[in-house]
Amino acid sequence: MNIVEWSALDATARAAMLERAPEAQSVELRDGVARLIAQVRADGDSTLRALTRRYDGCELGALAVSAGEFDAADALVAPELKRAIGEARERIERFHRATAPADVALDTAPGVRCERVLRPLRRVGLYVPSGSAPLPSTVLMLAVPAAIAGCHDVVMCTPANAQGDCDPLVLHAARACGVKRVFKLGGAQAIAAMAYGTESVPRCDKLFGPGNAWVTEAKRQVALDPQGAAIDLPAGPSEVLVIADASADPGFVAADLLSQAEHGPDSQAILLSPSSALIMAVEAAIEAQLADLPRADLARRALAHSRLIHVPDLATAVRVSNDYAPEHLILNVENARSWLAQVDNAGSIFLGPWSPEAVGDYCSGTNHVLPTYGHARAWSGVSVASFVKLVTVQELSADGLRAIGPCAATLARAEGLDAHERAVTRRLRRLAENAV
Ligand code: HSO
Ligand code: ZN
Repeated sequence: MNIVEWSALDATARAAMLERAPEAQSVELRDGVARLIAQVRADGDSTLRALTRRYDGCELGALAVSAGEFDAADALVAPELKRAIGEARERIERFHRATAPADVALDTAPGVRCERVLRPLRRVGLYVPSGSAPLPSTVLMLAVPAAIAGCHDVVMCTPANAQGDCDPLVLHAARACGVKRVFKLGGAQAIAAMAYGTESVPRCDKLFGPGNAWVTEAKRQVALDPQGAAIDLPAGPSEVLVIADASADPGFVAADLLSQAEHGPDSQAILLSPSSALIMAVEAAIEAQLADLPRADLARRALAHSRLIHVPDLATAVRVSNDYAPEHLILNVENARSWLAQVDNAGSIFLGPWSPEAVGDYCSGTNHVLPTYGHARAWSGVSVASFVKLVTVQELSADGLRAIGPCAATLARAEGLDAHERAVTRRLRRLAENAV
């Protein structure tokens, strides 16, 4: 692992330390995805079948998962796992309900009523990857807020294996969250299908969920197309930044860094600590824990570009973290909460020694679809708000218009927009004439 002395670095070297691996954005990827989207738009289901044959090695009959397949999947899931999914779902639901945006109505002047009303997105498309680790937890993180928002039409795509079966846990979690339309599609073709619609897959207004470089590029392209679909977040590889002091258990810190690293070779794990002793102990603990970690190979590849950084003090650590804007920030320090007010940029924050990232990934209640790649500087994670539009309403009485009309007319005049001014003054004159 790379151990770094922060105070020995100049500004350029510090910036380099916080740089993410370059995004996979080769011309081949861009053009390949564009071609694939064009094919799906032109030939719909038949292209989806051909691409699924080519990439997933699977000959699809119906694209949609049938009721019988949902039942078969349910039968394969152990009761203990069903209980865990149910328990996680309840807590995620409780938190997302409590943090959902609400309607607002107030008079901004006598006779001037302004409102904000929520409208659920009509149809949303959820993407749940399969690959080396199928993620039923991602189903919960997307389908629960969609249901709370009131999106009745929820479509999901998840790839099938060579036998044409989707992951049973993913299907069980989908059904547990009320998602009935699941399509056996993965990759950029799934994104294209949900963005534009095909004979089988309905066209969606907004697409959610993580994925590989192809999925990410496809989401980027459909989001840029006015005929396409909106997307949840600009995505990048998952990452954690841990700030730990001498009070931290090195084994805990190592475990948190490894839980990030095992996601994939492009995952990023960073430790900032004012304690050299802790850094050395964490390094040793990582090696020890890797010895019997099943996904050690993946984790080692991620750790090759991860860093353990020695900083002069915790205040510096928090400043550096704000510059980096991590997806996950773990504050494993004494009085962790006392630092919270100074954290400006992070997708989700884990306070103290007993709050591993893994609980946020699964079941504390918060969402795990979060801004990566520094986007936490300006973006928030997925929540109920991601599934609604906030529509504003105003209703003025005659007195209301009398009260605020002159203000609008003055501003319209200043902008040289006479039609705007007249739309107001014409009414004000009528009110004066009729003394309504
Ligand atoms: N850490 C991932 C989410 C996840 N972890 C799913 C385990 N399963 C991105 O926040
Ligand atoms: Zn995770």
